[in-house]
Amino acid sequence: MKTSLASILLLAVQMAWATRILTPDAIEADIQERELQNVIWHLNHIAEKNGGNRAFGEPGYAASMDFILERARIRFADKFDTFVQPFNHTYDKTNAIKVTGPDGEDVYVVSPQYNPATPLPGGITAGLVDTPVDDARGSMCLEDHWAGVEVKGKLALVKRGVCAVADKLRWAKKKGALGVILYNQDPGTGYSVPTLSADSIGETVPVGIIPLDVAQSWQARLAAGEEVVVNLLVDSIIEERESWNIIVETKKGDPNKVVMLGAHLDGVQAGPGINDNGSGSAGLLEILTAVAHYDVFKHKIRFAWWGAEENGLVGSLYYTSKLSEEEVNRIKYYFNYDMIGSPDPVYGIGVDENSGIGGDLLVDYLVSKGKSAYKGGMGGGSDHVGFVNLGIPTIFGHTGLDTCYHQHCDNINNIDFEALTLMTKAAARAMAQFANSLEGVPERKLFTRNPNSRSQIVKNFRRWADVEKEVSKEKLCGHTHEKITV
Ligand SMILES: *[C@@H]1O[C@H](CO)[C@@H](O)[C@H](O)[C@H]1NC(C)=O
Ligand SMILES: CC(=O)N[C@H]1CO[C@H](CO)[C@@H](O)[C@@H]1O
Ligand SMILES: [Zn+2]
Repeated sequence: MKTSLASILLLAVQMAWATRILTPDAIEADIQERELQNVIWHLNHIAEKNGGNRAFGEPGYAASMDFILERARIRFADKFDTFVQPFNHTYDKTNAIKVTGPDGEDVYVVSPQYNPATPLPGGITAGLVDTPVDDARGSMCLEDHWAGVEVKGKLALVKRGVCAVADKLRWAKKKGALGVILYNQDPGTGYSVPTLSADSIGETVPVGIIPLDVAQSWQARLAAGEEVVVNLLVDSIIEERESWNIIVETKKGDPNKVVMLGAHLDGVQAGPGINDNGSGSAGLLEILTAVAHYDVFKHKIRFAWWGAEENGLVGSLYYTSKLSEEEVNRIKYYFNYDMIGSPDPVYGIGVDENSGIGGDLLVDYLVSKGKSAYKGGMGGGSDHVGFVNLGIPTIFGHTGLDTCYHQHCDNINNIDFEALTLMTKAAARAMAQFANSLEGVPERKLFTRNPNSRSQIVKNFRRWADVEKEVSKEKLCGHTHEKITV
């Protein structure tokens, strides 16, 4: 029988792959910068085609999910099992916000996330009341600040800073203000958009955030005894929407020993979310693609792409809150990756006392590549929180904030591909090591810092569910009202 050279070669390649052993060196060599560029290009393109973002509740998120699923579920169907975990959360969007000054002038204004709507179409027209400034304790953050300030039926003019914006707005509502005009602490219009968080729904008044100099000119007129009448219009929707976590795991490997890697797939509404946090998603997808080529490793490898991180770590908290005790015990390690391609990268690997050698594996590799990597704290800003609270050994790999953080310019130009490639290689190496040996990995810590944190998370989900019920009631009222006025 004659065999062609091509078929012999093919057989050789298949045999080589069939027995390929997953090692840190082998998988490091598989991670290619141009493949990462390709994935980032796709995510950027998805944002561009879907209204400029990949946020929770928006079509760009669903398209991002399809992109990940195409690989995991279709291309590598024989290697991985895939689960899509649905969950619901409160979606919000400000469609329009407008502040009109006493002389009929339009004022520059931004709307925070979860800003409640004013009556429409007219908004709120009311006299402005200046409120005291307390930069030390935060202006209008505490109840005593409101003593003797008459805001009933008025718009309160309040300085931003120190405490959460939602705290100031809660007091304003309790004291009977119709709304708040919040002014920035520093001059200019380049200020960030805060979130009031879904927890504040129903507890705050509408707000518009305006520049310092505009507020100062109004304060001067108020101080001179003039009545300053302002209009605030907020046209926003708040409603329940479904989103999804994507969980993909190797068919091979001991199901009682799971090494897990996660990144959030969603971005904010303000931009394409390419470094934050498309970079983590891209890194994971490349690692998954590489893992598909190996057959020999001991432990199960599980990947997670989380939804709605930007809305308060919702997807990952949902996942961790739904795990049974048994399922929790099977997860031996969790690696979280978020913003791993920052321009001007800072290689700070977040660890805590329960991270074992996970942080060292990344730091040592990055240092060997000439980077000044170091271990730092993990903070509470990303999807590791639910895992840390369960006592699972965890690290948080990232390359620091960038100047386009949560902005329109967080696009394909906002990536340092060298950093992204190095971080992905580091992540793949650490994963490969733990996929074969858990030496240097501590046991799950049963006495976590806060034993109530799990029940607290469950409580949060109940509270959100209640909020959603309230909101849908309000929505109905709004509709009736609209019909009457039309
Ligand atoms: C989300 O909400 C929809 C509509 O209320 C409901 O049908 C669905 O079952 C909910 N999904 C989850 C995961 O709770
Ligand atoms: C590394 C890093 O900064 N990641 C960010 C990804 O997005 C979340 C939510 O905005 C931030 O809190 C994280 O800090
Ligand atoms: Zn973010």
